[in-house]
Amino acid sequence: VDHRSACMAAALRDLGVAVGDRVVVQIDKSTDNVALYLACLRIGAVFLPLNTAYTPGEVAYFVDDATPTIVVARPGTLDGLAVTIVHLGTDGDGSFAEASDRADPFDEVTERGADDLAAMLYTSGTTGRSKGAMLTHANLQSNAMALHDIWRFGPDDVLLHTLPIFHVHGLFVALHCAMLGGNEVIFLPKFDVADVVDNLVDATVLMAVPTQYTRLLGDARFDAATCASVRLFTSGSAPMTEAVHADFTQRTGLQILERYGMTEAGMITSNPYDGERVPGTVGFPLPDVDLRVSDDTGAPVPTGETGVVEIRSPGLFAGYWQMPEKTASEHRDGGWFITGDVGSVDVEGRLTLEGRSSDMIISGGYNVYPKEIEMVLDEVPGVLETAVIGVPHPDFGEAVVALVVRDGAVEVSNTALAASLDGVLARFKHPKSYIAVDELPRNAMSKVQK
Ligand code: MCA
Repeated sequence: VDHRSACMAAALRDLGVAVGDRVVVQIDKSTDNVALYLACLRIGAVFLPLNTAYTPGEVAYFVDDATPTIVVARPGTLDGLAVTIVHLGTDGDGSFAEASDRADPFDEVTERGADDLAAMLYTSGTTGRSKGAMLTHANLQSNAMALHDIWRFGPDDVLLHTLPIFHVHGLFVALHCAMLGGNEVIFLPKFDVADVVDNLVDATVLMAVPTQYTRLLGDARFDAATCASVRLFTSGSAPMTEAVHADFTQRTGLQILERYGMTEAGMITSNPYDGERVPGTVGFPLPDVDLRVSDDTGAPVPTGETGVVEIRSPGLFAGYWQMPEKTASEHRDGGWFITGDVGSVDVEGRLTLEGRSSDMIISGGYNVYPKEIEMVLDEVPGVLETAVIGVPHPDFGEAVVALVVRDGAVEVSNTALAASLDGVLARFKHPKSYIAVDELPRNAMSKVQK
């Protein structure tokens, strides 16, 4: 990995990528993808991974906003963009990978300060406009070291890696823990239940989202014997129901460790490695994290009462890319970041999440913002207005559903509604169903009551 990243670092430099430059990456999961991430860090560039499900139109926004020096893409996917595009490729095809093979390895590691940017990850927003969360070397380092410690990573651990590597969970939480100890990683290209069950017998740690645990429980082969060598199962990115916790324990005799985090802060709380893991709670703040629950003015509420979760943490991002006002409005005096998650802390200090102050939907571990979908559907001829909401779903936890009010002037079918999103928004954001309604419920302020 060291050598490969040094070769890729040289190839990046040959392409003109300099310290502080953004490198946008939308490619399939592979070990070369990991080497490319490390190559960026090695030359002091800023790694900017994108979900492979994003459409060219979605990617165009990120490219326009982040102004990267190059984009590393899958062949034929982003050709129209006005930016230098390279393909990772394979040996012998004239691609970036081949240029890396030919390059004189750049073995140095460019010195960067704690506050310099290492990565940028976009998060959607309530306005429908995505924001680039700027993550520093200190952010990534502090979180990695804390997790490595509290989750007791040791030299013999083998991580079974099944998550995508364009989000914090798969890229930082899982990989960094393994990288810090030079651990073996069983690196699966995607989450396939049969593949995961086959490989679990050789693993000691699995990190997953609740949908993946639900799918494992749907496979009769998944039992205590399959999990015999695994010492740690963690869950995050979406809430896990107490029913799934209970089913998992009944089937395996083990308990999942649920933790909580967000792109802007890395990991925030974790159930304890030793000691009681309480289903339905996300545990205690990480060692260097200050956490409080506040009312709308930022005044802490009494223990046990519900409010907005606010944090201070060495993992806390450096702000939103070129959005100082947005950054400021999500912070309070004293450096407190307003997470937007609503919860309460009990007398022991455990955090229980109870919802969100925005109407964000979490589907299978992906955050989906209704506004983005409503803006497209509202433009369809025959549509008066729409409201996109999340409803309970057995596989994805929450499913995206659109309520549609027609204007009566033009006929509009559900097929036409669905077609309006094709190629515009990533498919995981598309509503799983459309429901016709006569009107949307509104409060006295005329705000839609979702
Ligand atoms: C795929 N589909 C989905 C989702 N995933 N629909 C809704 N929600 C989803 N999450 C749809 C696709 O659009 C497609 O629909 C169909 O399912 C099959 O697609 P495929 O890619 O084969 O799906 P899959 O392999 O079954 O994926 C399900 C998955 C995946 C494995 C659960 O969604 C996943 O990897 N989720 C994890 C996300 C994650 O890593 N989150 C971390 C971010 P169609 O047929 O209509 O095209 S949050 C984070 O990092 C924070 C900081 C944290 O705390 O962890």
